[in-house]
Amino acid sequence: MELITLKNNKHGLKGEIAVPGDKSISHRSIMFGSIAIGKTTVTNFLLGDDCLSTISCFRKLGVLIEQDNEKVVIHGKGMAKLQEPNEILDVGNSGTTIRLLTGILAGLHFHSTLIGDSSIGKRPMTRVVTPLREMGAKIDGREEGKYTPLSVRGGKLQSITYRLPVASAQVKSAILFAGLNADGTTRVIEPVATRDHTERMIQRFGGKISRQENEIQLEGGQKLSGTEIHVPGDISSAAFFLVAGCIVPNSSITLRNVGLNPTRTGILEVLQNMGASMDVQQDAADAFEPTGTIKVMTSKLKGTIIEGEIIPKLIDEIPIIALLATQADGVTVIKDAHELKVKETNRIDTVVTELKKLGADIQATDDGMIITGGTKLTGAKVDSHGDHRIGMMLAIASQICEEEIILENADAIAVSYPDFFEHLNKLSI
Ligand code: SPQ
Repeated sequence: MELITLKNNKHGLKGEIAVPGDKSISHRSIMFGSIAIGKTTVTNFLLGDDCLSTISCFRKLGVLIEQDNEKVVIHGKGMAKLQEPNEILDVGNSGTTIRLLTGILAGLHFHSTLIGDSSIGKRPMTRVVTPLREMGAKIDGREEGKYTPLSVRGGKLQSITYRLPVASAQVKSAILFAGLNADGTTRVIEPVATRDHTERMIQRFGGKISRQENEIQLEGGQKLSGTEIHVPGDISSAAFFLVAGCIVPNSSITLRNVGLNPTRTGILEVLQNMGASMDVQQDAADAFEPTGTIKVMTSKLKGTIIEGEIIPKLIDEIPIIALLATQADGVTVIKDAHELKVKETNRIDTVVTELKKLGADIQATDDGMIITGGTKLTGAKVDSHGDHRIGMMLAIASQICEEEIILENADAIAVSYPDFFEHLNKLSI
């Protein structure tokens, strides 16, 4: 696995980049394009390994998908025309692919087997298997369906009313995909609002879905039609450079085409609360997904408390927020983030272990972490543990470390941001 040496930055990060397409939206564009009728054209598609796994799975289900760099054309024939795959569906490292795809397969009258890498093999699948079984799907897997490999024999589904036990957009989306194929009205009740890209995309493809407070309703049997999707930049990828701009001395960074969906912008609220020098300009309103330009400069930061309803709006940004907090005055407390334990790695453990190696004052708690800021970080040999977000957080940390760092398993970064080092180099010149 790739091992790289990263040196600190003495001159600041300066310039402008357009962050790559949003991972969550890229996955969903392939999924909806494949189950809709007609041609869907996707631009600014994310060429990350996870999204390429989604394309590969849908090709195995018989969908014609043409890809030319960030432009993807999907020739959808409708959900009922997906075909029984004669190969195993391999989702690689992608939790979104396996959970949402299981929701689609639940309503189709054939057999399929889903696997992923060793990280996927440790992530809980019961959260989607339980509601989909309730709807009538036959799903099995290791430890009674808790883990992959999963074996799905889909069939006729009944709608359900399901109260999500955890705030998860993946579980919500799996149920909504199954609900499209079920008899009657499917209702999903969220404990806290999670990213709503699936709901927005159903409407974009001509479907109907409604929301009242935390309850989402969807009629089964709807037909979706192919459309055009321009994927906004991923705020979760932008987050690494937003934090870099704040903590690397003499920096000034402009990020264009950043997705500003309010269910994803928790990082901006945190940056504001911590005192970041930042300017956000929203682009002309788009009914599909809002976008904008963000400028950020080296800032004097203060610690904060991050808890409650904001957590799903920044769950994937917590590793980089932890690094930010090491450079703020005072203490930052992150609570209510148990979900970090079931991501690509246990992100409470990996963040705390790796930042401690660099000299940070950080402690794990049962549902988050406590960071005392104002620490100078030193060099060390650190490890992404195969988790893209841990790898990028450590690469940004290298910019302010007193000595060079050696990063093991740096190749994991390609899961969501294949051009990450190119962009870092561009801003370093
Ligand atoms: O796809 P995967 O591996 O689960 O990716 C992650 C990430 O950091 O990129 C989580 F590890 O993002 C999830 C996110 O945490 C993507 C996602 C989605 O597209 O619906 C929703 C979130 O997960 P969850 O479990 O809260 O629904």
